[in-house]
Amino acid sequence: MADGTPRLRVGMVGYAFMGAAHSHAWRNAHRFFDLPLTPELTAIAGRNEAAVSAAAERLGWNSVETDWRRLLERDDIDLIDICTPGDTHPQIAIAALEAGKHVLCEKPLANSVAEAERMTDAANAAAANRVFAMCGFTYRRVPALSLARRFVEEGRLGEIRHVRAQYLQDWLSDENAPLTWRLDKSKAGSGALGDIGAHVIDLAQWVTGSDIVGLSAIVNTFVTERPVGGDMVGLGGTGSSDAEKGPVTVDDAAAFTARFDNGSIGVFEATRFALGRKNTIRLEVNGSKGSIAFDFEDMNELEYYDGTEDAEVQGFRRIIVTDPAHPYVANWWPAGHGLGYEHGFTHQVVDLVRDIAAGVQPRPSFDDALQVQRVLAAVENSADARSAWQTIQ
Ligand code: SOE
Repeated sequence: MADGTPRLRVGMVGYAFMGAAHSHAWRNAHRFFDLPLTPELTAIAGRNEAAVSAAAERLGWNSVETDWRRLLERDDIDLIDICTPGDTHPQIAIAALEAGKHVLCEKPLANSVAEAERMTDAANAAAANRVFAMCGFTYRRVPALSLARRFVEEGRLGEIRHVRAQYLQDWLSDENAPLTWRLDKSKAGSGALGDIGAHVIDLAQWVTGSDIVGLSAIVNTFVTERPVGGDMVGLGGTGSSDAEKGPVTVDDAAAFTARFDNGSIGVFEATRFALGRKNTIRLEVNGSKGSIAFDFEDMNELEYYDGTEDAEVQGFRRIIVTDPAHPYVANWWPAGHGLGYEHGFTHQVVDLVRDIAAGVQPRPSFDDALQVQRVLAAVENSADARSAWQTIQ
């Protein structure tokens, strides 16, 4: 801990995959970046005392609570980090903001537009008192994607014409993968659409600087019931094929075409059944002067096509995004050494801490996340209406 630097005391709710990734970021951010506030892992909350105590030991938290409300009552906590399923986001975030605590909330913001609107209203009210909220779309903070946005902002791509975005996983391809909260609409809100489609919706809008204003969609559920219980090894795992089964109440895959407010058009796909694709996030943007292409499986690279070069040298070039001139990387390793999935979470903490200290609204804000929520709802409404066009206000 940097001596003399004021602390930012964090209370986290939840300790599964996202809890572990966030804990890693809170522990390391100030050790690699100069921060105006030093994060402190003050308390972690979970309903099961034995499990949350073990998580505190494993992840480095100073104390535990078995009721998240206790975090809001403690005057030794400045920020609430919400790493729980979406059905809990509104209650925790609104109460935390009203208690004067900053909030970092995992994506998607909520399970409905109405809930996201209530959260956004609470965040905007709190911001007037310099209490801030951010939504955890961490892929914005992959250096190659931050570089892609920089290229668009600098006009290197010219007028944006096309966006092609995919988020492909395969951890549910096994029909015996157990029924978990991510497959329960009452907890997750939607399936692949909100869990991973939300990421590429946010990325497409953020990299291009343009919002989706209309779309037409389909969704599909390939496996309609799954074994209850079973080992949840990471994401997926395998339950017993002869176990009791429960209903899957969310989409397994979604696909949609979209119009952006800058006149460009987009094609989107999100699925957890793309057998062989473990965590493939692909984004290609084509403009009048240039294109970029990104694939998370090569997350330290950005492909860039400069259409203004002389014809004989034109071609997609592979930028290795590890040079000190690139976003974030100067604080890590020498050029060429590369970063991983977890670094986006650390960069998220870096930007959040710096913005809180500076008294400026961190991004993505709840307003940004509400726009994503409107797109998610439009996809579901379109799919329900036989792909009828949906306009997003
Ligand atoms: C599961 O699909 C998941 O853990 C998502 O919930 C995360 O947001 C994504 O970063 C990795 O995959």
